[in-house]
Amino acid sequence: QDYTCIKLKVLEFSPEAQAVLAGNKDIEGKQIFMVAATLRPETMYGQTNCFVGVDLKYGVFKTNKADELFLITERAARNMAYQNLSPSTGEVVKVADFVGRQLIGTQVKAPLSSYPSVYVLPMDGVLATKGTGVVTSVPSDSPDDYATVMDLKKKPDYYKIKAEWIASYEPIPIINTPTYGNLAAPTICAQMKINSQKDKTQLALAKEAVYKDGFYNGVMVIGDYSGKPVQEAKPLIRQTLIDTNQAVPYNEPENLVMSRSG
Ligand code: ZZB
Repeated sequence: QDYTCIKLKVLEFSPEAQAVLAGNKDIEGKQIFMVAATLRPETMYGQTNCFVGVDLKYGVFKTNKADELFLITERAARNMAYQNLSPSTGEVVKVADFVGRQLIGTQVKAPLSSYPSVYVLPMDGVLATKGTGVVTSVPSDSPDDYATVMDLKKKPDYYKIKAEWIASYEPIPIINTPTYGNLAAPTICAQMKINSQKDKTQLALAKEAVYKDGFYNGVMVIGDYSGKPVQEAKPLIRQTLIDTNQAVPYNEPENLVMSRSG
């Protein structure tokens, strides 16, 4: 998979994360980014929060830039070490360890988002085996994100978050399509009566439907390429994010077993 890894700069760590980092000399004077793998760079205008898995392990790793550190899974750091993103080829240098739940409530700057800062929140289905384990959330266009955000808004106490970390972060129209209008994920979730991130079968169908519709029929309604088809805008927005050091390209074999057996 050809991912775009979006760099969400940490503005303020949660108190738990600050406690973990206290006295750590390796992070002094450095910028730390939570880095999220996406296949939809054109939707970054609609980021409302960032997701981690509460039980997943994360590390802070040195990168190919002396003053920048990436907060991702170790698995992703190893892959990046062979894509010119680490200090030298194959070299993985971890300077801190986290468990996902310690990061909840951290504030980050999400590139292109209309919201000047967004919060790190919990999601049940974050896979350790895909991307970086950090997932950026676009509830306007991702049914999984919308369903999770609805869960968090309904039951902040149950999810151990503060209501204000998500309450006023409404989905933002990014892409218009003839079938689902300009808020595809909320529309399809309502149509399919999806109420929670736990409705996995329905969510997989919804994701497939809006992926296709957005890519083939979508037109941007925000940003520099407003009015342009998604197919045209996508590579241009990706390149701009990369050129402005707000994202890096990142590849991952879709299925290692498949690629090995050829
Ligand atoms: C922003 C975004 C906006 C995404 C959207 C999707 C959509 P796929 O096709 O199954 O490979 N993702 C990335 N890493 C993880 C992870 N470790 N665990 C769970 N989800 C992850 O899915 C790629 C997408 O899965 C990525 O693109 C990311 O969410 C999420 F409007 O980033 B996406 C219709 C989907 N729309």
